Amino acid sequence: MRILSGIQPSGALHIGNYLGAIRQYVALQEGNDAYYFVADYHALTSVRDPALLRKYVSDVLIDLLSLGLDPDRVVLFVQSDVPETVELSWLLTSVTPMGWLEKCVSYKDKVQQGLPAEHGLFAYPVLQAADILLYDADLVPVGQDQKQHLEITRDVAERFNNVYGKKKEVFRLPEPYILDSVAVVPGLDGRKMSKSYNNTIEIFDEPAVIRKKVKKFVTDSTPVEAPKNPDTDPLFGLFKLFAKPEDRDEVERRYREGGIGYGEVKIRLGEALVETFAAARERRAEWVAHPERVAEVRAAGAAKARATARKVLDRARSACGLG
Ligand code: AQP
Repeated sequence: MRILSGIQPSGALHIGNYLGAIRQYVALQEGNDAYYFVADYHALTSVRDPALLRKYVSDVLIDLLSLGLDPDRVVLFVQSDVPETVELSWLLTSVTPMGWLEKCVSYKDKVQQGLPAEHGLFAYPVLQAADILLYDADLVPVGQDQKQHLEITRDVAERFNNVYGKKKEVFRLPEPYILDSVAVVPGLDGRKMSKSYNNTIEIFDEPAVIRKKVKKFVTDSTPVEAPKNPDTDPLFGLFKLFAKPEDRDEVERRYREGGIGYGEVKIRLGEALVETFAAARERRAEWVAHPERVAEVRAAGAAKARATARKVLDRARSACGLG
């Protein structure tokens, strides 16, 4: 299967990105034809400092490699290294009804959080449709927040196929790949972990910073002795995703029986996080020491991605009468 997904270079990657998306990227690189990209065109909607954007792009490439993407097995590239993306985005824009974009929750949410109501943010789902359709993707591993955008991608593809396909399919219709258990990873305040909510735990923060941040997890005032419900507690919700099975079972039992305080769970969560990413942290130091290797991976990924993209773009151009 052709797998495709992207991640924005709009700040340091957090454990919501890891569980909701990157862990699936790594698993799906086995036995599939996987394309993963750093979505820098998308990041232009929120990062306005050019030097910072360049740094974030390089950091995300390094992070993805450190977390286990194998450049010999996947095509790892930077979105803007494939300018065909923008041309396809325009072809798709031309058949996208305004109403489909107006109903997008993510746009409304971001404007409410104070981002300016700019056209790039509004048209974001169309660019995302181009990202996906340009590679004939079958499956797109994402978190729940991207589900609506994936539906728009399918709708836009179908509409283009209907308008121009003459019974032949121009675009392949992709399926989302969302794992229920990690569809929405909670942040320090219990809401979805998200850069814009300032409730994140970064994957590659120093261990001491991770341990300190976890202590800020917002909890209620249930006393240590009182039973607690592990099914509804966001702290346990996060702990169980990183803990070893025996630790998870023990903590779950003590939640139900009473006798465990949130302070202890926070300390154990901090340790579990530091341990989970210890090997990746070591690999990261290696990549950071060899920027020339990162540049090679980027260049090779761009060449492979562009070759695939060109074919699909030509198919779309020809279908709608360009060239
Ligand atoms: N909390 C989360 N739970 C599950 N999946 C998540 N993802 C993000 N947060 C969670 C998934 O990570 C992938 C990459 O996300 P992105 O680059 O689009 O970043 P994002 O969704 O924009 O991440 P943020 O932190 O929420 O950024 P802002 O605040 O800018 O919106 C996606 O597959 C996403 O679903």
